[in-house]
Amino acid sequence: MHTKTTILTLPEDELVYPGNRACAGCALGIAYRIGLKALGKNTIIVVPPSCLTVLQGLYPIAATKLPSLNVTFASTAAAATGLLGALKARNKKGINVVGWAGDGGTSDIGLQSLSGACERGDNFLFVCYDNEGYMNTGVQRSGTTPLGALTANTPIKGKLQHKKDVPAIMNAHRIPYVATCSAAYPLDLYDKIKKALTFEGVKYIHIHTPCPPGWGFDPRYAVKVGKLAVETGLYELYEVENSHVRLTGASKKLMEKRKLLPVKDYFRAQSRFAILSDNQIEQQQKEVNERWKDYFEILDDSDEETAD
Ligand SMILES: Cc1ncc(C[n+]2csc(CCOP(=O)(O)OP(=O)(O)O)c2C)c(N)n1
Ligand code: SF4
Repeated sequence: MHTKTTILTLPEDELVYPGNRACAGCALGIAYRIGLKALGKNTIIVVPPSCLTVLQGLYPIAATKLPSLNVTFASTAAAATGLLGALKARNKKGINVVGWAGDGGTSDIGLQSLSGACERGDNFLFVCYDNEGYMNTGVQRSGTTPLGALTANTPIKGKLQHKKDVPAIMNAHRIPYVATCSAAYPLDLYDKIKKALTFEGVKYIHIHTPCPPGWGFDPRYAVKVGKLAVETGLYELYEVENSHVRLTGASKKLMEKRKLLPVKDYFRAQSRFAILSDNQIEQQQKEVNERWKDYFEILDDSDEETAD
């Protein structure tokens, strides 16, 4: 049986140097530090333009100890495929190739090359860190910006469309492993990345990464805001292993306790949702309740199966 990683068993080796150019309180910093521990030294990272390129630093300095390839915005997955070809041509084995992109570079501009790689079954891991906007260029809305969020180009009514469900899109490609994580639950993130590496083909990890300046909260609350997203049921932690879906970690516990926090707690903690009326929040609460009713029913069904 797989043993869950604890703070005591997390490897001490650091692959990200202390001090980098990300904003204070950036949750990407947590996700990247822990994610690289899970990937280990034999890894090449492919990074498109994003806050991660800022975090990594300007040539000739780098905040990351791993070799990393900076590529154009749309081409992360295509470049990862190219790297696999180059490694094969040089007969280099046992190296993890990992694309690590923002939500803009995944859900919008990078989606086509990622979809092609999934269809071909190329053997790499793709990680999307989701700060729910084009943050590096000044907080523009992306496909994964949530409904109602104020951004630089949705400044009056907030975003009018729902968040794009990228893990579901990835799952529709029937790749062997899809998981959602949050920077607020780093050990769950560590274990899922480790697990992803055991599969052949494209593996996809989606990480919710709160962004203090883009979302409008004090930098010290990144983990608190990340946890609120999960505890209110707005963002679920789950994994899909060879098409089998299951809630994991904190979301699984919420399902078992059948108790979510009100979504209002999450929305009122961030100024990007300042224009949401109580009615609009109530509407979003109903949508979450509907979704979670299905999870509770799954639990009821499995209880009945166990009782038999
Ligand atoms: C083709 C192209 N269009 C636009 C840009 C400008 N650009 C650089 S980073 C960025 C935002 C990236 O957003 P995302 O992928 O969500 O990552 P984040 O900055 O939020 O970490 C944009 C629009 C670019 N580099 N290339
Ligand atoms: S803008 Fe947001 S995601 Fe980008 S470095 Fe700053 S806190 Fe991190």
